[in-house]
Amino acid sequence: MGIKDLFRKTEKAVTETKVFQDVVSTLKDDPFYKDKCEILKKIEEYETIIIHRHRRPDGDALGASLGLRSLLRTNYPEKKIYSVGGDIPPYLEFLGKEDEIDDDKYQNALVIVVDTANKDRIADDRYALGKEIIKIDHHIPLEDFGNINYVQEEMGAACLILIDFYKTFSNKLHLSKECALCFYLGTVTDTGRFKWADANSLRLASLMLDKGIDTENMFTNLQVKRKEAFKITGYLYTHFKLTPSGVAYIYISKRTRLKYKATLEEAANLVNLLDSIKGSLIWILFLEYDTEIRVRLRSRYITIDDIGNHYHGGGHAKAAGATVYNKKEMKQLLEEADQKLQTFKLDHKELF
Ligand SMILES: [Mn+2]
Repeated sequence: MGIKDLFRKTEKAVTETKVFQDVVSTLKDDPFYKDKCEILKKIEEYETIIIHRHRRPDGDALGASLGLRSLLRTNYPEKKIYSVGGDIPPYLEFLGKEDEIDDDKYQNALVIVVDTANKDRIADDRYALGKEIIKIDHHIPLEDFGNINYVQEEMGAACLILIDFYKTFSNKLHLSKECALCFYLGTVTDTGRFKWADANSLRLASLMLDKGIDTENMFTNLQVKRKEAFKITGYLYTHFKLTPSGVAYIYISKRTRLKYKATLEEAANLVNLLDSIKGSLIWILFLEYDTEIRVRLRSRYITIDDIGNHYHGGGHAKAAGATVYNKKEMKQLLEEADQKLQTFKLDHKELF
């Protein structure tokens, strides 16, 4: 054996040992390694994979769905991979289009549902036609509707769970720039522009920036509003109210919304503007639809998803949704929130 051959052989052995060590250390450090392997095995097993997400998608739901589609299409070009759901808000259209598929595609398909806690919230009921279902989510678990339920509540976005998944298998998976944009956008939007991001989120998100995505263009798309949506913010600032304990809230009737020519989506987003009133640790938006009033609850320090649960909703500890059907129920919900804030303030005088 020549010296060159010997060198090559040694190098190969060193590399193999390294790969082996990587796997061992991953197994030791990552309690989810086995779950991730199980998901990857399912992905490799199926010819057709259809990705669903929740109704009325936000950045995380759509980013997770289109990003995962991109990741799988890049790495498994021979498979048929689809994203479905429809009803994409205009501000997210730049991320890409979903697929329109026939029912027969679901035969022998693997369905992956991202960013959705319960069946009722899944967009496109045909998810049930798939042969097997994998749920990948970060909401408080309401329902184990999957054959595999991969839920990581501590993750700030479904997209972060998917970045972490990619990271685990990055020795064999390639992640495109297009995919990176989707996952990064979902992370940015679900963590309140990184306001609620922990160190791990930032580490994972940085892997997406390494792909060279155009963040200026992304933020422009997220931030720019139609002038009608901008004008209705004036209505919010002059018409919001406070309960005795300081819960800030606004009721936007259909009439008001139409007067300002704002869409439902645009009006719903106003809730975030109520987040900075001193002493208001809970803030709520009530938005009138044809037959119901949709509620968006937000808070700091205090968990409010229980209030959501009491009124046909749920979600995260500090960002939840609900539905009420008349002003009386709206008043009840407000009283519950007010009570909660009052109790909290009595117990935490140091925060004021
Ligand atoms: Mn999410």
